[in-house]
Formats: sequence, C-alpha cells, structure tokens
Amino acid sequence: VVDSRLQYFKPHATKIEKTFAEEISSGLGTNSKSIHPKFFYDKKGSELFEKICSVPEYYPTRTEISILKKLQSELSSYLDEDFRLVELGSGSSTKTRLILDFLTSQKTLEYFPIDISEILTESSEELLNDYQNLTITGIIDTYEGGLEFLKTYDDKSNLIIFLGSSFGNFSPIDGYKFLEKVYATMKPGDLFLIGLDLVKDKTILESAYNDSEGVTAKFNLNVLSRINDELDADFNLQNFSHHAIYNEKDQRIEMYLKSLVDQSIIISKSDLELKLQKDELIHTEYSHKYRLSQIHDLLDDVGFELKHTWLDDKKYFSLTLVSK
Ligand code: AVJ
Repeated sequence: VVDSRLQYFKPHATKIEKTFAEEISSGLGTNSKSIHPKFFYDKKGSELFEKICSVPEYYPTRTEISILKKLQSELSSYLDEDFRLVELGSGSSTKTRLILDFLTSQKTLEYFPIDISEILTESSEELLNDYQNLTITGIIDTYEGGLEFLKTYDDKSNLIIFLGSSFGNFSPIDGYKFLEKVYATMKPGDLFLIGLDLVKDKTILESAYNDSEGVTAKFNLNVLSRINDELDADFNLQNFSHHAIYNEKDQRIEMYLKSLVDQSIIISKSDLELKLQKDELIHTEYSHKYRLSQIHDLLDDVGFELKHTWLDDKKYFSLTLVSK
C-alpha cells in the first residue's frame, strides 16, 4: 500500500561516492586542511546530529520549532490550493511534520525531500504511516543535484523549505551562488522559506557547539571513523580533540579537529599519507550567524521578494518567507 505512495531517486549516486575519496584527498592534501561538513552525515553522523538537536545548549532546533508553531496558521494564507512541499536537507523530517500538520486540508500532498543521507528513506516511511494523504518523492543527493532534478517537475507551484540554519555552512560567496540556484529553480509564485540562526552573545553560541555531554565532539570526530571505514584509513580518534570557537569578525562558529600529537595517517582510497603536527587543526565546519538586515539584503540582492520574517521572543533564530 505504502509503496505506491513512495519513490526514490539517486540522480548522482556514483558521482557522490567518487567525490568522497577525491574531496578528502584534495581537502587534506594541502597546507590548510579541511573536510567538507556534508561528509558528517553518514548513518551514525545523522543520528548524532539528531542527538545534538536535543542537548540543552543547542538552542537552534527547539527555537525554530517554537517559531514554526507560531507561523503555521499564517503560512497557509501565502499558499496555493495545490502545491508541492520541497525540503532541502530534510534529515529526520521532524520539523516538516509541523508544516504537514496544518496542510491536512489538502486532498493529497506531494512531499519532495532532498537529503544527502540515507536517513531520508527511514524518515519517509515513517511519514507515510502517519500522514495518509501524503505521497513522497525522495531525492538522495546534494542540494544542487536535488534542485536540478526538481526542475523537471513544472506542473504545480512549490514551497521550498530550508530549515535549521543549514545555509550557515556556506561561505558568503557560495551561499550567494546557492541562493541564485534556488531562485533559478523557482517558477514565479513559488515560495522559499529559510531558517537562519542570528548573531548573539558569544558564550551562548560557543556552548551550543561545546555541549557538556560531548555529543557535538562525537559528531565532529565521527567523520574520521567514516573515513576509516569507507576510505580504508587508520585515524586513531584518541589522537584528536573537538575544537569549536566563535569568530566575531566573520560572524561564524568555526569547528576543527585538533591533532593532539605529531602523527601520520594513511588514507588508502584517497592515495594519501597525511602528516599532522601536534596542535595542527583540520577545519570541518563553518556555521554562519546573521543579522536580520543582512538576511533581508542578501535575499533582496538575489532578486527574491520578501514576504515575512518570524522570530522567537529572544530573537535567537529567524524564519523568512520570500517569493520569486
Ligand atoms: C546542520 C549546519 C545547521 O551549524 O548548527 C551542529 C550543524 N554542527 N553542531 C549547525 C552542527 C555542530 C548545524 N547545521
């Protein structure tokens, strides 16, 4: 029964796999070493990220949920009778439920999750069980790959949602280019809802990325386990520590893996012998924070028409709705 309501596409599966070995090779084979944050999300990493979302210090998830609950009723006034809900980086689809909950009036609803992680298949099956009027087309791919794929569907209007401040991973230049891609994918009348974390006190920001249970540390270190497993490498996780600081000038959390000793690591499938000195850093993530005016200017520059911004009482987090 469920099967007829569910289909998956992996438009660039082989390309993604090849990219992993290559991107690790080019990211670690230079002087300033880095691992792209999209590689955090293997099965274990996606589970750890879900755990981060409920540690007390990590305010973004629960704050965004509180805003989503407020905007539910207001959002419907912007929507067509029949539209497709597209989600970039859907993950566990927990927050999606808050949007689906108030769309039940629609006879059938098409949900189009795009995620790089296989976690998408599990969350899609759970959604189908809980929402009888839902059909799902799941895309396991990068955001860009998913957006390309979406272009081949031009029958109804889209509400594209991009929650959780995942956009914060982009550098300003890449972020701008990404928004241009989203804009180019949209048809006139389509809507885009983006959740962005706001600039705030440094101590609040730094504790959110240095939780006392050490879940964020595990999440960060897990990428090394993933490289061990998938690229035949011999990282010893004991020789690394989690390091996360807020860079006020660039308005971003910077996350690193710090080498605790002089060491040499073999990454077979990337053809790389990685030499690290004691205290050397591998950069793993940027998480940019924004001021409201910067969000509005950015979206405006890309060409979007601003519809509404919702905030929580403490002004920790924002959700902004724009149209083309
Ligand atoms: C999924 C990119 C939004 O930047 O807050 C959480 C990832 N990294 N804790 C973020 C993350 C460490 C998260 N995003």
